[in-house]
Amino acid sequence: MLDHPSPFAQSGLPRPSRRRMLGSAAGAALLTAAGTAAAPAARAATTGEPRSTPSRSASRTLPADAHAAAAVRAEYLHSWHGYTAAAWGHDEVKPLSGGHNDFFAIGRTFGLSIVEALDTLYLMGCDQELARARAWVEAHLDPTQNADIHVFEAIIRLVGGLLAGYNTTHSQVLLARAREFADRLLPAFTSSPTGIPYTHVNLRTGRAHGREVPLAEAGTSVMEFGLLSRLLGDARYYDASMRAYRAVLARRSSLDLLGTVIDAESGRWLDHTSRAPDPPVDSFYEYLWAGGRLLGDSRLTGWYRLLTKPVLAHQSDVRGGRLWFHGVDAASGARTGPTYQSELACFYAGLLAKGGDVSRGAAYFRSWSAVLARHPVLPETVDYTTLAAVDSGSELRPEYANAAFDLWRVTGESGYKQAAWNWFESLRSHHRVAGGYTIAASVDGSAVRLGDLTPGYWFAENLKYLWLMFSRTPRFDYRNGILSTEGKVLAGAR
Ligand code: DMJ
Repeated sequence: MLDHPSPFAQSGLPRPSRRRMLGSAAGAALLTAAGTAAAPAARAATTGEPRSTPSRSASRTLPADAHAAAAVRAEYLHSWHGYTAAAWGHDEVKPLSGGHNDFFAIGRTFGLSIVEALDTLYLMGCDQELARARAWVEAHLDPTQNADIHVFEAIIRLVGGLLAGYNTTHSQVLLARAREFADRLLPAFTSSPTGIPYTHVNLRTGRAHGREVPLAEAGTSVMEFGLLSRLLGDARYYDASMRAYRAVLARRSSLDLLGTVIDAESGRWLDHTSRAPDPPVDSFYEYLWAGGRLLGDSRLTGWYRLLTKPVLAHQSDVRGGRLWFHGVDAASGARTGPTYQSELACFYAGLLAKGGDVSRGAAYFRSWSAVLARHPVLPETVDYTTLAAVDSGSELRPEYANAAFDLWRVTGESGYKQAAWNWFESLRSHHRVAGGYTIAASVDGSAVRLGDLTPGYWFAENLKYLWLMFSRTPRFDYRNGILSTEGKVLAGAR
């Protein structure tokens, strides 16, 4: 998964998958180094001077819901105005330097942050901002650009964003753009001999490439493609997703475990380790459950149950009373790899609860809450035996809030609101800058060293989950609403 491919490309370095660079703060460090013309406050941060003395994330007084919702909305608009002032029409803003970042391909823009924000702006009642965002997408978003783009990211961010935009605005143009992108992404699936999608495709020529496919990239399309098929009455998209699933399922081990990387052409596993729920497999499991719910397809929920049982049986690792998950060889179930866990895996607490295992979901959430209590903000990767940071970067990730939101919806317990508020306060203390919110290269030790990027997913996910928890907006159907892995409202916009 490429969260921030362009900084690497701009630096002349190869463009590694974000999922594969976990454990390294290199991306954020490069971003920091690239910051120019920083504002005085930001300059101190980028030179490594203490911007503030990082404190451990403490439990804060939970305000009344209306107050919390207003604070969340104000922070969203603070970062949105940072983007619109410095980088309007570009993929992502660099809030320290006032620059911008091309997410998918250098010299190309897909207005990523705008597409990511569409349904959040609607839910937050930012109707003027939404009208401007919609107008940009309708007038400028070009799915025909000569660009090799990352298929997984384009599906969850662009196709998903446009579908959520359609759900909230009813703009036929947004639906048409979603179809155009999907049509241009389909060759990644249809030209693959196994049906497992290639990782990249050129939008103009349709040439697909990248046969080494992380599991999440093989199986994170059915929500967007299934919904598109339903809306258009055209089965091709749903069929492509299901063919990819069948190809992977046919290669599960006798323990019903899956490997991590598969060859799209030969169908052979290139990495036999089951790493769930860590990246790069995470959303594979998420889409089986949520796709089954969204599309009413019991095959998907059946596969979710089939494949989750062995993960819990073979990969659970309880340390000091806390639940974690370790890697195993998919064939033998033998333990492999270090006792590290990625912050991205945090979403699994919510998924387990939604899938019916509330007790394990709650336990896994408590594990991550213990990490947050030990650090100023959640680090990218921890050693779960000590809770120490292995990668002390912090890329403004949404997974903890996502899990709190899911657990709150399942249980109704207010403790998840408190947890989400603590997390929000930790971000506000350490990631807020004059130009919005930014990633950090390091949040450990005596100084916070900031990077220079507001990732597109920030506008789709982090504050949306909090807003939905605190606002009780009538614009969302809390009983039936379904969100994608990128936080897109694919069902339940009102
Ligand atoms: C988001 O793009 C999505 O949530 C994706 O599934 C993985 N994580 C990133 C943000 O961390």
